[in-house]
Amino acid sequence: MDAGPGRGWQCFHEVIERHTRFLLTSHIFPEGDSLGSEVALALHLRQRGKTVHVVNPTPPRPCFQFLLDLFPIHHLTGNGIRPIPDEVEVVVALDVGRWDYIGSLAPVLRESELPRVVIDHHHPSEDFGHVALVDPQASSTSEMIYEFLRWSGARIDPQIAQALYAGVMFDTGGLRLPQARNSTVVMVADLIRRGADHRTVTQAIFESESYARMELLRRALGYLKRERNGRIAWISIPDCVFAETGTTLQDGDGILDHLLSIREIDVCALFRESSSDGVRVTFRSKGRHDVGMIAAHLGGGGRPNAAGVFLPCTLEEAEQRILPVLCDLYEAVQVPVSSEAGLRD
Ligand SMILES: [Mn+2]
Repeated sequence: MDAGPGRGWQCFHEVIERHTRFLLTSHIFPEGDSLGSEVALALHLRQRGKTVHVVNPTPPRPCFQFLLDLFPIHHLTGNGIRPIPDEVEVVVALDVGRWDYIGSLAPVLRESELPRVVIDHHHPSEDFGHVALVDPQASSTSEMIYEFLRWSGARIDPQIAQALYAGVMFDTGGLRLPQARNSTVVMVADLIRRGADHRTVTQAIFESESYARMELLRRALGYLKRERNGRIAWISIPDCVFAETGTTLQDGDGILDHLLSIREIDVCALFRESSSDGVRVTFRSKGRHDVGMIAAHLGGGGRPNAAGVFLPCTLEEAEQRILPVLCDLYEAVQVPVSSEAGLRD
């Protein structure tokens, strides 16, 4: 079902009307958008007199504490946290639409009879929610929550505005990434008007790098390779690099955003070797090539501009499998140089 004004939001509105106890959750390794959309929706539901629990499969990075200060968020690796608190009537999964991305919450949710609502801006790849509100054109799940709140005429107070602002800024890399549209900029201006604080959010999100992550980036750039006159670029990080820099696979998030800043690159990929079980492959596109299709074809998921898949194989095998597909995608959608200027608005 498509989200946006109309049937999708009406359906979600009715779910809220009919229930009083909600569990909100999101994907493993929650980040700005998953936490921001959770906090905003939780605050809204509480405004409406509902009981809300937010439980994620894994904890967030410390830089997101300012969001947890707005609404308590628990995680399953914490002490004494039950995946489904008593008397929850409905589960809302935000920024996720796949069983394998909710980690240890998956078996519990599968077993429960609880109705599930999914609100997500990634292409759905399986039947995860009983009600699925999916908009791959949206910059972020937080933008979708903003649209729902505006559609329903709800009050967006300064705390909700702050949470949504954080989600949008995180997922768009501070409005720089291709998923940020003109309408996204208008929306964040409205959130500032409603009380979000730009400096608090950007400082927390964009000035919180650890030295270890910077060291990982430095090492990763040493593995940068290019193909098709530099239009395709990729980085393959062997597992020893994570061990030597004291980082995890998750710390490699954001490396592809650096590659997108290179002028001629159209699509790029990051291969992260996990010491135990395989290779995490993530893709980014500047917008002309749908990398979401590649990921979905391989059993992964994502959006046209950002997608990923986990392959249970070696780093070399992953490259051999993916790189020809990327080259095919590039050649199928070549844009004549003469029309490139017109595509940039
Ligand atoms: Mn997101």
